[in-house]
Amino acid sequence: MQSFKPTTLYLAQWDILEKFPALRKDLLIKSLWPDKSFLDRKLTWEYIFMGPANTVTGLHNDFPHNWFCQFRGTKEFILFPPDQSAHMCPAAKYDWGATLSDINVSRLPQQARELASFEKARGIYARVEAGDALFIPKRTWHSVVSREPSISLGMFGLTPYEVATGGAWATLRDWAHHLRLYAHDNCTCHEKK
Ligand SMILES: O=C(O)CCC(=O)C(=O)O
Repeated sequence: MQSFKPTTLYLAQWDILEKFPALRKDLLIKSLWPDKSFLDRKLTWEYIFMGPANTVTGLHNDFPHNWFCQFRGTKEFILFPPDQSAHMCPAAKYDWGATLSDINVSRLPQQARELASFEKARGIYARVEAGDALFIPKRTWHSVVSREPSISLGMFGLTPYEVATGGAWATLRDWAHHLRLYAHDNCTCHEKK
């Protein structure tokens, strides 16, 4: 097994619709993810991922569902359902919407403990090409590699029930983090001095 050197040049999690709200019409967000009823009315938010070949997004799970849409290029996913969490080495590092993993898929040969755990996991492989959409159920662990220069859209969504339960918990945790009561020195949102 070889280490893999990822491309670090990557515009990831760009809130494109905040900068260019008119794009909402082109992206047809509501038709891709229609609300079946009032109770199903989703709060959605979207991020663009744009980069060359060989970008790597590390293993993590997100608390909302995600319709992942590939506009250009090809990406490969490995996905593991939530029942594989025992093998995913969840990290202590704080991230607002995600649980990160200590497993670094690009450096597995150097990670004996994590490799031993990861080898026990059962997951699936998915490949997305331009025009494909991949539904990633909430809390599904995944890691992503671009095989070609790519543009993708991650569309996350929560129903009112999920906002009231998972969303409220995430907000409380975020307050605790910003009040420096929780993981204040170990997070993805604050720069190290
Ligand atoms: O495309 C990528 O590099 C990462 C996508 C991802 O992790 C997500 O949408 O949750």
